Amino acid sequence: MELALSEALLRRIREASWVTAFTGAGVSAESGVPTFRGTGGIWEKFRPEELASMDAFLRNPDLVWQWYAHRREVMAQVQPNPGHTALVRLERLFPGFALITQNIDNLHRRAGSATVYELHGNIERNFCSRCGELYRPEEGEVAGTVPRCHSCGGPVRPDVVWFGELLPEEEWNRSVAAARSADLFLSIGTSAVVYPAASLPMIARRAGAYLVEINPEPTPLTEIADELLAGRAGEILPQLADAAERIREGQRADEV
Ligand code: BJW
Ligand code: ZN
Repeated sequence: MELALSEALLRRIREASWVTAFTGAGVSAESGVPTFRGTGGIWEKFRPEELASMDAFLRNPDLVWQWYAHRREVMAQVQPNPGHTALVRLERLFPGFALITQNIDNLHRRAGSATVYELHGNIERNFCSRCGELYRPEEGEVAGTVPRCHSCGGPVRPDVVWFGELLPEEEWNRSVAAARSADLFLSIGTSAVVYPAASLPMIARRAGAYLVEINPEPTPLTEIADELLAGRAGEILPQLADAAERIREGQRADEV
């Protein structure tokens, strides 16, 4: 469906020095990675606290390991979609651009985005939950049991952020700075209910950014957003990138 962009958004695209994009599971849905919440979401089948927490891992490390091993396999098999690619195109158009993601699937980097802040970690990394030693994805795994650390014997875990855990400090600080710097902030494919990540659009809005949400469904953010572009990221983002290229590259041609 052809997207009619508002005058206000077109003006922001024309004038913006800094654009920040913030993504959630919805941006990878069209690649075939299930979302967490809503119809077909992962949490329909599993309770989050039974799998995505340190308590769960200590209670049943093999089960949690198997769950992540399965998801790692799914994520390795899928490909970036036109939404990911459009974000790579947008990055090239603005002097300042940051992509903050809650996703652990590595698809933004695989698509070619350069500045990516991964707030909830990356499923392609593991570390020892006791001594912190880093491990490669499948290293040491024996048919569905959690690998043990060579140095201390502790259970190895995925480098993802579970409930009750702190976000990686440097990624968080850079994300807050990118939210504050943004003239245009795009919140894409996230239910915006998991904190502290969900505060970033509000931080950006309070610092003066024009806040645009891209999601087929309304979220708690919709009320404070300047605009909701209701639809799928893989359909809306390419049209936004087309418009931005027309505007920004036309501008550059005028300057020559
Ligand atoms: C499309 C689409 C298409 C579909 N195109 N869109 C009570 C009140 C407030 C806070 C808390 C509270 N109790 C506990 C907390 C804190 C907690 C929290 O926020 N909980 C809330 C759920 C209530 N947060 C934390 O624990 C965080 N840490 C923390 O706060 O530390 C301080 C602390 C220390 C000690 C004690 C307490 C606090 C850490 C949060 C870590 C989140 N981890 C997960 C799992 C990561 C690993 C893994 O993948 O397994 O991160 S949970 C899960 O949710 C994952 C996601 O990154 C995150 C966000 O989900 P996301 O991306 O928004 O996905 P969905 O599925 O929710 O939404 C998809 C959206 O896409 C939908 O809107 C669709 O409509 C849309 N969509 N198709 C565009 N084609
Ligand atoms: Zn160890």
